Amino acid sequence: MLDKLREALLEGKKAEVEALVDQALAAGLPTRQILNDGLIAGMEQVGVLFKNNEIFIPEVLVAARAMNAALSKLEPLLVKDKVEPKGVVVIGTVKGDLHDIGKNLVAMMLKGAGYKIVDLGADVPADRFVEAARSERAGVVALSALLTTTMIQMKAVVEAVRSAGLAIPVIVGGAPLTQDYADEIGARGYAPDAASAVDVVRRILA
Ligand code: B1M
Repeated sequence: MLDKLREALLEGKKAEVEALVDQALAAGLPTRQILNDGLIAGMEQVGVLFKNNEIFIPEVLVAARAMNAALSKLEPLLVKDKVEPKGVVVIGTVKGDLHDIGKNLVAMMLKGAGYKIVDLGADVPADRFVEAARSERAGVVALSALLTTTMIQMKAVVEAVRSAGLAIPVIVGGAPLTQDYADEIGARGYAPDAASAVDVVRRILA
């Protein structure tokens, strides 16, 4: 069933992807398995085909649309009943970067772990992060980047938060990121995936 899900995602068949997620849930497959072995694995295949010029931006976009629709379906299962938020996390994808799937996943997992999420979307300039962090009294600012050309924007955000006099920790993640890079730009934390992002936030706000 997850084979079919990956294939439908690869072909950008949104309705089919949604139906297969429903079927997988009805068959009792754990949400994490549907997410990791179906959807995320499917997007990895999309990435390989894209890199090898076997598919192009329009195909990647329809796959991304199907992926976001499937994530919305899983969201109620990843997000527990509303409880008093444990803290506020302002999240966004940095300026110049339109990739939002990983960021959405991180936001969902954090919501599920009981944090209030202020999602600024994608292509977010440094000053927007600062404004939101201040007005929302954020405990953490979380940045995502998927491009080697945009990850450098993270440094601008870390510096903007500091120059605004805010002692709010910034955490970073996204495929091209590493712990070394996070250290180099003065980020307080780095997480390689959405589940570890929750651990990092938990540690910082403990
Ligand atoms: Co783009 N793209 N893309 N793309 N795209 C990549 C990233 C790329 C690796 C593809 C490739 O060449 N193999 C490549 C980047 C190369 C590089 O910089 N090293 C690339 C490129 C080159 C581009 C364009 C430049 C292509 C072009 O125009 N010529 C262009 C740039 C546009 C822009 O942003 N300005 C572009 C455009 C696009 C689309 C718009 C078509 C689409 C995005 C749609 C959308 O997001 N709504 C797209 C997609 C979908 C991809 C791939 C195929 C899939 C990304 C994805 O969603 N993965 C991607 C290839 C790949 O990643 N294999 C690729 C699934 C997602 C769950 O994973 O986002 O990595 P990910 O998130 C992970 C972790 O990274 C982590 O947690 C998540 C999982 O648990 N994580 C965090 C993410 N953020 C975090 C934050 C945290 C902690 C963890 O803390 C705060």
